[in-house]
Amino acid sequence: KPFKRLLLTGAGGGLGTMLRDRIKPWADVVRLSDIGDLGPAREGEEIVRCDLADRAAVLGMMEGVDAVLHFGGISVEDKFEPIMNANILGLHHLYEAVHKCGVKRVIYASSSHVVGFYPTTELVDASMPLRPDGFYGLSKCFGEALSRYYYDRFGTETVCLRIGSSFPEPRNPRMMVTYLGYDDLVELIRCALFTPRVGHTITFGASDNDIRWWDNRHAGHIGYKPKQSSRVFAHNFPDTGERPAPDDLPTIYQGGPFVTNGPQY
Ligand code: 15L
Repeated sequence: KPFKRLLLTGAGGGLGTMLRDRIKPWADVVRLSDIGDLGPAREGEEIVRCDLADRAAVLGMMEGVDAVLHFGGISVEDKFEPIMNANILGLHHLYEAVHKCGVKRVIYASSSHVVGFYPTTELVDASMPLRPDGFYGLSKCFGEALSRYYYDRFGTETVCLRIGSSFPEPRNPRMMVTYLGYDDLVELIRCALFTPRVGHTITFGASDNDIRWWDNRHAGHIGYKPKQSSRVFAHNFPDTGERPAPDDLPTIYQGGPFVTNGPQY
């Protein structure tokens, strides 16, 4: 198998749970970590319970790891403090450990919410300024910048996946645009992991949906070609003819509900 030991963080989360079995062909051992209980290790697995805010624990988790799929941390809008601990402090711990342990590459689950305040009428590419739509999006901006720094300074490669909405199927009309099917996500991770040289790459994660907000022109070198499309779910969201009010922020901006789910003190 290509890798001796792959680390998947956030293995108990929505995407981590789905990835758990699907990444097994890529490594002799898959090390799974989460802040919560993952149950007993199955064949070819190692389980590490780890809070990303615990520096020593993160360092311990990294020993013997060849590459990291970082899907851990908080994945929705929240108060600043928990986001700071898991996604900001936690990311610093992760990259410190990656550097100390000589890990060559990280696949970082970023989010489209780093650009959530672009209007839905604009096509966004990875060279455009960040426009995060909340503390969560801000923490993902930090991750993209931190990983950039570790590449420039130490040569640690990272592919940042600006994941749209990766669920079994779109849950609302917005997700018809942001949908990333599970097979496509696995293929995107495969491209990010196995392209020989990626440097620091930012790529959007969406399926081959009819309506697009994102342009992957700066990530052509990883060769990701989506095969799924939200189009097969179009019947779930018929056009009612209703038009949103012109000042309805979640329909004006790409971040949808996130743009008004801001600071919750
Ligand atoms: C995200 O970043 C979240 O992790 C996920 O739960 C979805 O809400 C997604 O964005 C989305 O925008 O649909």
